Amino acid sequence: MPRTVITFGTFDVFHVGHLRVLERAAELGDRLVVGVSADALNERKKGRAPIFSQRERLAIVGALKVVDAVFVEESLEQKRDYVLEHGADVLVMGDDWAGKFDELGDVCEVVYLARTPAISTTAIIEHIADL
Ligand code: C2G
Repeated sequence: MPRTVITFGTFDVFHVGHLRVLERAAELGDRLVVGVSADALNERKKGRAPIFSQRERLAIVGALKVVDAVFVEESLEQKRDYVLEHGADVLVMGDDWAGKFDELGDVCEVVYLARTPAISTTAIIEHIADL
């Protein structure tokens, strides 16, 4: 049976930190499925729309060599449903979420990966705004 890995994120203003986490997630199995957060989820969570629309973010993430499938993540609370629906064996999250999804350990392995230092969407937006 192929081992399916699932991960989630906004992946707005796609950068190398995003690429690295997806590459490392893919190495943990045979197939990588990515939940890309909906525009509405971002607006609820961060109080602003992402720079790139969910359609654009899905297209970018879905085009990567290490990604086998993408879907829209409508709500943070539906992780268990998404894991079961996609038959995921491993849930990967960045360590900014460390401990937050341990309760899913009964349906899949839960792995938190270290973030790539010194790069973030917010820092890129601020840098460009200051030019
Ligand atoms: N990431 C990373 N290194 C960075 C920046 C981000 O490893 N320097 C990782 C994050 O830890 C995450 C992924 O890239 O695993 C996507 O990051 P975000 O787009 O910031 O995702 P976020 O808004 O935290 O996800 O269910 C989660 C939601 O979809 C929200």
